[in-house]
Amino acid sequence: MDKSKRGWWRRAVIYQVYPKSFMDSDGDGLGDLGGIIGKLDYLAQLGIDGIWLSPVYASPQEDNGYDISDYRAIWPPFGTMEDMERLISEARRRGISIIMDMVLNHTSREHRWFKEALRGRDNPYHDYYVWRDGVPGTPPNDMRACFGGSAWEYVPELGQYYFHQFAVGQPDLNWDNPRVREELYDMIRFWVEKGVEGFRLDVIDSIAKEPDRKITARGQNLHRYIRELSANAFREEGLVTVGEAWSADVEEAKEYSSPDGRELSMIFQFEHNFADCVGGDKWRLDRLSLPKLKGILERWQRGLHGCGWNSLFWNNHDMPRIVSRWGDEGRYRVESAKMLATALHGLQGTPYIFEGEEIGMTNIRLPIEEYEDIETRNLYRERVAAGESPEAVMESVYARSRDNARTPMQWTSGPNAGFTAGTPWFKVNPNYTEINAEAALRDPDSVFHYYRRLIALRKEYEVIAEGDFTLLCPEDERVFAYVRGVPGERLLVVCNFTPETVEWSAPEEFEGARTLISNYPSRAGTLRPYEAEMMLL
Ligand code: TEU
Repeated sequence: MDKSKRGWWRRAVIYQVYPKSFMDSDGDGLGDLGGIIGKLDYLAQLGIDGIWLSPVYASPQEDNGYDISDYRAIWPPFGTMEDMERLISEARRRGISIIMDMVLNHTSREHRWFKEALRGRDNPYHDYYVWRDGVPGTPPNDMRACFGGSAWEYVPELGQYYFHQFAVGQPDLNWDNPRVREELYDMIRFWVEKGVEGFRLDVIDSIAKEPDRKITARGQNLHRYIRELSANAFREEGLVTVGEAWSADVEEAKEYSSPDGRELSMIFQFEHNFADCVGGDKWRLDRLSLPKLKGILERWQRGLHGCGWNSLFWNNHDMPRIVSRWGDEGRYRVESAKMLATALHGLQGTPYIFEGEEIGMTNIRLPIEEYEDIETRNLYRERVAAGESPEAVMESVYARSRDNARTPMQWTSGPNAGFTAGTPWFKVNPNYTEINAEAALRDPDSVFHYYRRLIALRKEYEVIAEGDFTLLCPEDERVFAYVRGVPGERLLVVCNFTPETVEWSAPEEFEGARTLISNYPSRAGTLRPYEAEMMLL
């Protein structure tokens, strides 16, 4: 795969590593860079082309590294800069690109810039952040932070509030200050020069915030700043860039991911993430509406075909595990994990696999005091204080906490799932004795080998990478079926999203089509529980 050329990611699959939970090589109970290096052969066997590495920079870890105190240093428990350089070179030797997670919207309050900013209004770094004069107890407005509470924090010594969309320890950077932008572009070039071949851009849709107008996402300067960022920091056409954009719709995604390369390669949009929520609140559980999910996927497939580019994902470090959410944790865990993978990997775009997804890892249920995630802890406290029953709030926590994704990767059936020789920083899911990579590698019918085959298909078949999209049976509540097409190749993807056997007939044109992959040994004329198949004409 020639990664010097724009667009290599159209045939690629990217794997997300959450470093704290991936693999511990020095026994301190925390994942680290040495652990990732030790697992590169595993990832090469899976067949992935890039690793999205969640932040490994110096950080006080209030938000597990998304609160950066030095963009050019490695958090010591993760290793050294030499370890990082070794990871980049060892990955590249295996044809795997390192894609660094860049948090440009905010820093940690421990960052040198913020410490300088606190020293006084006339400090040259003061305007690196967003300040408003005020008096205690009367914030500039009623904006709320994502992790609870006011989005304004008062500093008595300055008689001012600073703005933070996330935790109090994550002060927002002032992107309207050209010096901030220049510092960030220069820092990104530092990593490009080290051989990093891509960037995931944390909450990029919020960098042009306008708090006086209560605007965080989609500020008026947003695309001007993104085009400037791209022109100054992502000059090499082979750099893959993916922006996290919770607020994006299809029209805006065309701007973000335009083939002209003026902005980014693609974005993470999250519309599908709310197909089982009441309103836009992920904590308000609803039953999955498959027609709603299919309509969303259809809109994004057809909307960006030929004029933009989709990312494809069910999981990441902020989301529950998909097999627990829309599959089956019990009897049909393997079939449903394979079905969900088929549904996603048949679409046009760049698929992202979150660590453990490839072996069908599941959610976890813990007592509230064992949850690590700041978002989960604050939500529980706020909702119980507001009068919701702890039991009801815990049902939401079990289903949607980000900590579902952050339990240590399950490598073996041995102590701590082979993740660490020490005491793991977070609870290992007790089902590691059955669900682990070692068992998956040994079993040719495992979820792992199914993912490996799916990844290979994307490289082999033009129709998967470039085909158009036609949704079949849009109103069917149980079956997701669609056709992809390029001249000379037509692909049918059919997935039963239920634990029941479903009568379903393929379009006549696909009679006699060749099965490319399926999660059952042979066709049965009906769709068995969670049955999935890709057929090629
Ligand atoms: O997430 C942005 C973000 O908005 C999510 O935290 C989202 O609000 C929440 O997870 C949905 O319930 C990015 C990172 O992915 C996340 O891990 C960080 O906590 C956040 O930004 C702040 O950097």
